[in-house]
Amino acid sequence: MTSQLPRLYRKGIPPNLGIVHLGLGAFFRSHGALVIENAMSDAGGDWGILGVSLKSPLTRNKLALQGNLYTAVQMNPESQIPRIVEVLNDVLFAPEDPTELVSRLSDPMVRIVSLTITEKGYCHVPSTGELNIQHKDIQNDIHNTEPISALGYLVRALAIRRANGCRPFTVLSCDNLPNNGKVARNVVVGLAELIDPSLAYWINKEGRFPSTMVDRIVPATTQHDIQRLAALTGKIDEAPVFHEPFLQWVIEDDFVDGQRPYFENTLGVKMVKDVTLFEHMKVRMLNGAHSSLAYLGYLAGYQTIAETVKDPLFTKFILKLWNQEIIPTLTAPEGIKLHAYGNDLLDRFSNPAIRHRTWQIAMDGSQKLPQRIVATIVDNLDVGRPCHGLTLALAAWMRYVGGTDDRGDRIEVKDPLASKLLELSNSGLEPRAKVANLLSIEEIFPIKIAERLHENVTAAYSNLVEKGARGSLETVTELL
Ligand code: CS2
Repeated sequence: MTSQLPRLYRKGIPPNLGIVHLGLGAFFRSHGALVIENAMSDAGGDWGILGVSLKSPLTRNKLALQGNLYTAVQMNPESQIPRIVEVLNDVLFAPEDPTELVSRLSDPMVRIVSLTITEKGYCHVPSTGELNIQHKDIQNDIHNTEPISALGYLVRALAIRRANGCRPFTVLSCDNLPNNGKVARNVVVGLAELIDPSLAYWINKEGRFPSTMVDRIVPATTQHDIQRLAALTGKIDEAPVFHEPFLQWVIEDDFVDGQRPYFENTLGVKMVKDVTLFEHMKVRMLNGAHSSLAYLGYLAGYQTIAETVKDPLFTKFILKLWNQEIIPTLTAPEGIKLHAYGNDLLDRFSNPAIRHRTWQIAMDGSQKLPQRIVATIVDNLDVGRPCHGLTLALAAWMRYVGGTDDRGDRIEVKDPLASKLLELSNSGLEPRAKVANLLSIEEIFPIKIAERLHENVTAAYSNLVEKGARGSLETVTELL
């Protein structure tokens, strides 16, 4: 039926180019793109966005058919509010023509390059934040002028800008990493150093890499969502995004020559000098809880976060996790009460209109756990505070990457280290050996930390094997 409906199409012309965004997934299209469009409709400016996909041509193909317009749907618990987003100037699929992207990035009109390339896109060592020189994409990008990694594109384009006497662009990281700007600076300058040390010096001196904290829950779009939207609007949009009402973007105000959209009156945006407290709060409280719920919820048989927190045992667990293990490690940003922030998070997680799959959040755990869970456990251990809840979450990740759930069904584990994780898990027969093997991955667990975690994680892992996720949660929730 929906196939007879007209397709979404663009009547006007796209806005002028000012920003290139690398990693054109549902998150950016529900978050940064909307904010930038709002800022321009408030205060003007040439900040149209060239969106770039690095991994798959699908989004580009779909958007091309509809003039690069798409619908962003705000999912309230009881209603949906669609909005057509017009801010994309153009869309590219980078591997199709790497030289074209380098040349577009070298255009002086491009003053900001924003990134949502996920944790693994930084090609860094998660436990240290430094560039992973052994990474195969980085090895390519050192020797080859046609880059593969996002960093490779940035460095090659910055080299051209410097040669042309043009200013560098600001690199605006929007990924869930603490000090994401610093990590971005480390890896970009680190790669430039291997190609041309004088370029590295210039980037480090003239370039700007503000850190940001980004927040909006955006599940992956499904075919069912696409059909429901067509029924609602009477138009076919093959590339819509569906997001929760909440939005936050805290940005360090440090841009090359102060060049940025006028965000001062934009809803959800806060410009600050230092984003650290916001980032820690968000990564540990929201993302730490998300990952804990994802592994334990998945093992217990729950498909979405909303389903998981509907179970009173999980609600009790997550409240205790915040109050007793996470909040005590944080300093509240000015004007925020952390307990109230936790209560608001629980409301957001409970939104039944958001079908955020536990499996989706469980993805790439090797890249997420150091900042979401391990760092918080270490802070607790340092002051002798018991930390049974997060330890159980870490053990649940270990059980998850072993590839079999509580009912004996196979789990499709998605992680850049998936095969290594499975092999290490299988090479130990008993919990003690399995846990020791997984803790030996230094990219995730520095040796000293691994030693401190071993006893407690083994106990939690053994509980999971014996009693399953719910049974373990019952025990741990009493202890907390
Ligand atoms: C989630 C995040 O998939 C995940 O790992 O924890 O995408 C989360 O939804 C966002 O960071 C919310 O801002």
